[in-house]
Amino acid sequence: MTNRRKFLKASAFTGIGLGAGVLTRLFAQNGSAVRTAPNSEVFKSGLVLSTWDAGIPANEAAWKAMESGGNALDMAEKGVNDTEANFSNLTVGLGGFPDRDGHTTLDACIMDSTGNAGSVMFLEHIKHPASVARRVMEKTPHVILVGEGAYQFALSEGFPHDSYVSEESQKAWKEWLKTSQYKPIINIENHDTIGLIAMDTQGDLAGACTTSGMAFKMRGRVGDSPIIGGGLYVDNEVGAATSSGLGEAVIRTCGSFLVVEAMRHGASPQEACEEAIQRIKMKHTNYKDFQVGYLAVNKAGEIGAYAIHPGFTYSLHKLGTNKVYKSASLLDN
Ligand code: SD4
Repeated sequence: MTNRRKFLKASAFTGIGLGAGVLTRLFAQNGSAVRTAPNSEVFKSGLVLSTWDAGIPANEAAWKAMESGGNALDMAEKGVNDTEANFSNLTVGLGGFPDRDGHTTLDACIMDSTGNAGSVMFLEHIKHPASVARRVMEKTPHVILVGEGAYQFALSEGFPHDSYVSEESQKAWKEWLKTSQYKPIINIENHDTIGLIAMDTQGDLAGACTTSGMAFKMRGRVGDSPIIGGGLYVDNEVGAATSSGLGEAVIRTCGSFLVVEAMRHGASPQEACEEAIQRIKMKHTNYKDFQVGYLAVNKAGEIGAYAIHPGFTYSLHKLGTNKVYKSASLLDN
């Protein structure tokens, strides 16, 4: 019997539903972690999965990168670059909503199929933070660069200073200043942060996540999106996950890492996303007041999506179609 089937049988026997926690249950039963490949089949036709409706053009860009010979890492980078270049997007790139002092600050990370990772946080005036994150990964001995250091590194790598300021997001900020209330609005305030997972024709996985973060955040605030294991995690042996929504809740629960670890222990991508949302519920009494959504892919090209509230959408490019789907959710309000 495969470990996955054992796991399902065990959960039926104990009568514990998924909500009780895949990992909690497995650790309790086995005393230690057991690595089980959820599925040895490897999907090799290419796949791109990304957050929200804005993922459609990003998926297209990733697909083009694959067709011109790019690997999963190139697909992930080129995919999210497309979103970053769209200055009408109010939650990604230089068009994004500013912090409460009026400055747009950017967070991004990237991870390849070998487990290498790069990240930039609190970066200003650079159009493509995800590409800077890739350079951090490829050209430095570090994983994360922040603020001025990240900016200077970007310049030294040939990324130009970009002084673009979005009239629309500045207008929204001035409006916000009238009340200065920091209150994330479910599915509305931050509906475009892009987390993208790519699988290439070798069946290798990579991912990228890029955002301007929560609108009107404190200056210097960093969310989950550039945090390896928070807004993104890739383990080429198992699968990959990404998140969108209230970053603080994702960081507290190591969200994307948790999703991948659940898959490692036998959960399907869907079960793994549900597990991570359950963990947020367990750790946050106010979980109904904010949104978090997870996406996951395993090596067989199966995908999962789950959110706290309805309204989370995702874009999937697979087997010749690139379409938006509605995620299932914990609450049905
Ligand atoms: C953050 N997770 O900075 C990001 C925001 C987000 O869709 O995902 N918006 O917390």
